[in-house]
Amino acid sequence: MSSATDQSTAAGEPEHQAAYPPPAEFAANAIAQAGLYDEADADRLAFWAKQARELQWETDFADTLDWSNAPFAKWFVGGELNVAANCIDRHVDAGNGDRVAIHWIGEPGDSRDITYSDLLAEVSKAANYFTEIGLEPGDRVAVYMPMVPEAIVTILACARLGLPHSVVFAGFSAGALRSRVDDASAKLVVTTDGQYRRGEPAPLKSAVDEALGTGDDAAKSVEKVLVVKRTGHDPDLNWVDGRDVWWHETVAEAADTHSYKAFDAEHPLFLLYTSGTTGKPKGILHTSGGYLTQINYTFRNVFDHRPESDVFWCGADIGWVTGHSYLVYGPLSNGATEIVYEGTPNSPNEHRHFEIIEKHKVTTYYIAPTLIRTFMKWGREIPDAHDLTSIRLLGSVGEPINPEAWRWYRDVIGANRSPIVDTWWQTETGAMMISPLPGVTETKPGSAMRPLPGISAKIVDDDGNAVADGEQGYLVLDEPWPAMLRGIWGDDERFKETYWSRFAKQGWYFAGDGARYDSDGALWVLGRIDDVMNVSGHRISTSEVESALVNHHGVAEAAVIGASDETTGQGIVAFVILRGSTTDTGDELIKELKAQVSKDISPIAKPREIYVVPELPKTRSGKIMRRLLKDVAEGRELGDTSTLVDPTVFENIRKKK
Ligand code: 6R9
Repeated sequence: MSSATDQSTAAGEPEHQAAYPPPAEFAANAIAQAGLYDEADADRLAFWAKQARELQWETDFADTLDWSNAPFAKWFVGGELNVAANCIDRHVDAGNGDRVAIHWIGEPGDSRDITYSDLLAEVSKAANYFTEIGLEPGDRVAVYMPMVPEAIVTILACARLGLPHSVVFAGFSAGALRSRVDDASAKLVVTTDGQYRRGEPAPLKSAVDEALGTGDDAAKSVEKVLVVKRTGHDPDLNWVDGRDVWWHETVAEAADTHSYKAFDAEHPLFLLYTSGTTGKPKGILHTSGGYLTQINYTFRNVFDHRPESDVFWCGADIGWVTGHSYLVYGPLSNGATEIVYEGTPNSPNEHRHFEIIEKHKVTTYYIAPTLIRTFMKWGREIPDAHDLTSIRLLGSVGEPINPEAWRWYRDVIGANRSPIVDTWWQTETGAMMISPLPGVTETKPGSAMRPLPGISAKIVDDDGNAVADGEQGYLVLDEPWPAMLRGIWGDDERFKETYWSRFAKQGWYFAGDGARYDSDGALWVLGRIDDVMNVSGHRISTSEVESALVNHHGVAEAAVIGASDETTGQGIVAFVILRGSTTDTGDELIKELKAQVSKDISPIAKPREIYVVPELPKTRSGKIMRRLLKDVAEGRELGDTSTLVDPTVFENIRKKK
């Protein structure tokens, strides 16, 4: 493998990026050492049993895995635990009650520091109130809240009582909330009166009212709506007597001690809806013991976490799986001190994140590539104006990270010394699956490197044969893993069909992503299979072309789609946002961009058309909606735009076309 100092190999194909070895000092002291891979390879199930025993079990498990009814897994059979007690009580019992669990920062500038003892008292109150209103283990609770402390308290109170939570991102519409409430037959909906968005208070409970309906149209399952007063700004706040209650008049008044019960390792912990290829969202089901085991293990080892000295920050919203796993359960089960920030990165201005890092001496920062590219667009003088020397480890999640953004992240945010862990996983996998271990694995800009110890993945062709290094194939998980989804809520057939039918013979999980190993054995996730283009019989990943475009100094962000083409099957169409400093926006630039792609990948990957646009259509979770760009490129009526952050983006794109 070439070294990071060998600049001659830095250009060209992504896998010819120079590799960065772990810094010596980091490697010497890292929690996860190379032996972890050997240990897991020697006996995978014994390895996971050992990881599980890092948790507090009320009843030890008898068997590590029961896979006899595959693909319905049972992990840690016969074991009993309480997930919330693992996240709170055991740290208090160990004498760490005064440690700050959460430095909460509100968008308007208010803040709260919540210790583990505080969290125990708050969660106990909520658990007592939930019990008082008659909720019983197994009942579902919908959570439709911004990033306020009560959202985390609610999630943990649900876990404490064995009530599966279903968090619905507070940016989703009333219709999306209703379909999720109905699908799960939620009895309780927890929300806030309003939420802050870019400095302005906006109503939220009104969307709950709209979602739940009235009279014949009312959501049948819902008995109570519990409302946290966050903004106090909604002049038209509607109140349904008997159904609606204020948090401050109920939960806040409840007793602050609560003794928990233990639940079976396979007791449902949460449902999280995610979009699939059809219109109906899938309620991904996760259970208790296996999920918490893998979350606890990956958080500690991948983030090299030291509870006494680290300050962790995951920028995800609780509405997404990253928020569940690495904002709630991972950090708290490890007794971490973390940042929870309510607002957007540019509120009140682009310095916000860097001010928080500086003030709280954040050591570990975990965000999505789209935010990194946004920071690049804003310019490095913004982070450069702050002391970010507390940072010692950076993480990336959610989409392939282009080498350009990776290097910028390491250089500008990580002072050219902090390792980057690019973590591949999904709502369905529950926890990280493919990622470097920061003190062990060399990293290459843009590669998630290799499966974590205990995880097995393959890259195969249509028949399930391993593809040669350098060839693109389907990413499959060929062994069950503790945090794996246990099903799609209420739809076992869809579960089998979606994930297990493609390689049914082999019994493998099909992730829906394309990937490839390079000649050094580094794994490159190339994005969703549906984002893979076929141009004249050549398979080209949209993310590869995007990465090449972003490699051009003038480009801040790019989205690429395969538009149907009479001659070549698909033609590559690119939409690019330029950096503020770019002045040449004409034909010359387009020519340069095409040349850049030819050079970085191959002339066959050269875009047919490139449009310079002011914005890209993104979902609220920050993913580019390529489907809609395809509609634009192919001159069709636009499909469903309801999950877009800003539907007007399209007027700007059409104007430019
Ligand atoms: C955690 C999360 C899952 C899909 C996944 C893949 C993409 C996530 C990635 C990545 C390349 C990474 N993805 N992490 N692609 N490198 N490090 O994002 O879950 O919202 O369910 O999305 O995101 O395509 O299949 P989810």
